[in-house]
Amino acid sequence: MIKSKICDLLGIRYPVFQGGMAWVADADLAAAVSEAGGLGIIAGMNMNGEQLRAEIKKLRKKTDKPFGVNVMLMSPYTPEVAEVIIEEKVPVVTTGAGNPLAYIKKWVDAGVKVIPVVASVALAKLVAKRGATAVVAEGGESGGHIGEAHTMPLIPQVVDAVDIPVIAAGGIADGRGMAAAFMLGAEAVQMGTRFLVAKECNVHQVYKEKVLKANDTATAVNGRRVGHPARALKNPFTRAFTERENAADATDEEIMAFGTGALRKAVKDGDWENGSFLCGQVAGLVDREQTCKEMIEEIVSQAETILRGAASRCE
Ligand code: TUI
Repeated sequence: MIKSKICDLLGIRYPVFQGGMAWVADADLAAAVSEAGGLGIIAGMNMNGEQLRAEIKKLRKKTDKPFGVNVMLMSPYTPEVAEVIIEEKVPVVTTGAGNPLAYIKKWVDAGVKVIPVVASVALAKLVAKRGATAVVAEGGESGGHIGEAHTMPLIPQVVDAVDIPVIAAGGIADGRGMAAAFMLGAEAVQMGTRFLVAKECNVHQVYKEKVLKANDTATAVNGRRVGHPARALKNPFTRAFTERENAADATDEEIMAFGTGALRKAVKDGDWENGSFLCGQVAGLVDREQTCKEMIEEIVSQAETILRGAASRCE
C-alpha cells in the first residue's frame, strides 16, 4: 500500500486527486472518485454560488467521503463561490489560474484545507508562506490553462522550495507516471485527462471518443499571445484560433474573446468544429473507458509494483 502524508491529512485512502476540470468535474464524477478512495473535486468555474451549493448537496447524497471544490480564480463568481465553500464546510479547496492569496487565510480560519494549483516555484513559495495546506504543482503537459514549466523539472524544484506536501499534476495517466511523480518527491498525483473518459464522467460522448483516439501529438497550445495559454486537442477550432493569433490585423481583445463559450460547446454539445476540447498530452495513453474505481485501483497497484521493484535496479 502506497503510504503518503496527504492521505492522513485529508482522510482519503489513495493519494489520487481528480483535477477540477471546468464544465466537466461535476458531482457525479467527484463523488465517484471520492467513493473510490481518491479526492473527487467539483469544478466551481462555471457555477455561481447557488449552483455550486446545489452541486455540493448532490455530491453529499452520493458519498460521505472527503471531497474538494476547485475555484478558477479568473471566474467572476469567485467571491460568492468562496463564501459558499465556507458555509457548506467543504473539506478541501483547490485554486487555479491565478493567485489565491486574498482567500487563503479566510478559508484556513474556517477549517478548509487549501491546496492551490501552482505552475511555478515562486507561487508555490508564496502560498506556502501564507498558510496553504499543500500545493498541486502542475506542469505544462496538462490540459487546459497552463504555465511555462513542465512536470519533470517543476515537481522537484517545488518539493525543494516548500515544506508542505506537493501533489504532482501534468502528464500523469497511469501507474508509471504516478511512480515517477513519487520519485520526484510528490506525495500524491492529480489527473484530469484519464478521468475525462471515466464511465461516471458526463462529458459528451464525442469528447470521450476524441480523447480515446488521440495520440502523443494530438494537442496544441493556444492563447500564448494574450498570456492565457491553454492546451486542447487539435481540431478546426484550434486551427482557426492559431490563424487569428498569428494574424497581424487581430487585436488582443479579439484573441481574448476567441475561446468564449468554446469549452461548453465541446463538453455539452460535442461540437468538434467549434469546441475547445481541453486535454493533456497523456491522451495517447488513455484508451479505455472504465469506472473511477477501476482506474484508481489499477493506477495505484501499478505504481506500487513499480516502486517496490525500483530497489532491484541497484546493486
Ligand atoms: O487552472 C488550471 N487549468 C484550467 S483553468 C481552466 S478554465 C478556462 N481556461 C481557459 C479557457 C477557458 C476556460 C481550464 N484549465 N490549472 C491550474 C493552473 N494555474 N495552471 C496555471 C496556473 C497559473 C497560472 C498563472 C496559476 C497562477 C498564475 O499566475 C499567478 C499570478 O501571480 O498571477
